[in-house]
Amino acid sequence: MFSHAITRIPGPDYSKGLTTSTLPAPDLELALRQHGAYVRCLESLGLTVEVLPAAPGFPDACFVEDTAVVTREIAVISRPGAPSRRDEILSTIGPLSAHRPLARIEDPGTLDGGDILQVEKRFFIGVSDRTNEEGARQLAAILAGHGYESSIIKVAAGLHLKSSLNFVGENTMLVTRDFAGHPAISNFRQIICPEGEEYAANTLLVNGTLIMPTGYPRTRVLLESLSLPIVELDTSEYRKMDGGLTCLSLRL
Ligand code: CIR
Repeated sequence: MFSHAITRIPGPDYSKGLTTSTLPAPDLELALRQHGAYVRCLESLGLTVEVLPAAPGFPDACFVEDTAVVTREIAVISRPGAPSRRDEILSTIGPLSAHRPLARIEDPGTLDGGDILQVEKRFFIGVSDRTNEEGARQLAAILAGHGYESSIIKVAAGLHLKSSLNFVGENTMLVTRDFAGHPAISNFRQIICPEGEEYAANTLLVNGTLIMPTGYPRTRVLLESLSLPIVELDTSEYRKMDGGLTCLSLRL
C-alpha cells in the first residue's frame, strides 16, 4: 500500500519540453486542471500528496517519476538520460530524503524512473534511449542489496518501459503488442492493448484501484475482467508531451 505521493505541477514553459508527439502544443490551463484531478484521485485512494511548485527552466519536471526509484527501504536518485532533464533530481532529493535513505545512480549510468516497474520483490528495468546498460546494472545492484531481483528488458518501442508495460494486479500485465509474449513476463497473464489504444498501457495501479487514461474503451472492457475498481482520468495534455499517469508521481 502507498501512503504518500510526490508530484509537481507543470510550469509556464511546459510546452517547451521534450516530445515525439505530433499532437498540438499542450494547453497549460487544462494541464493544470488535469493535474488537480490526478492529485485528488490519489488523495481519494488514501495517499498524502505533496505538490511541488513548478521548476523554472525544467519544462519536463512535472514528470517527477523519472527522477527516482522508490522502494519500501530506499529511494534511488536517478540520472535522467536526457541532458535537459538531468538536474531535475536536485529538487526531488529534498522531498524524498524526508521519507527514505537515498542512493544514487552515478555517471556514466543513466536511468529514468519511467523505465522501472516493480512487482513485489521483482523489478523490471528497461534499457531504452534514456536508461543505459550501466544505469540498469547499478540499479539492479542497489536493489539486490535490499533483497530484490531484477530482470533487464530492452525497450525497442515507446519512450519508456512503462509506456508499454504495467502491472495491473491479479498476476496480470497490461502490455502493448510489442511486449506481448516477452519471456521476462511469461509468468504473468497478459492483457494486450487493442490496436490504436497503445497509450492505455500506461495504466496505474494504486492501492487496489486501476487508474487509466480516459478515451480507451476497448482496453477498459479488457481491464474490467480483473474485477478491480477502475477510475478514468483525462491526461490529454500530458500525452502531448509523451507523458501519462505513471510519470506524474512518485509513489511511496
Ligand atoms: C520526456 O520526454 O522526458 C517527457 N516529455 C516525458 C516523460 C514521461 N515520463 C514517463 O513516462 N515516466
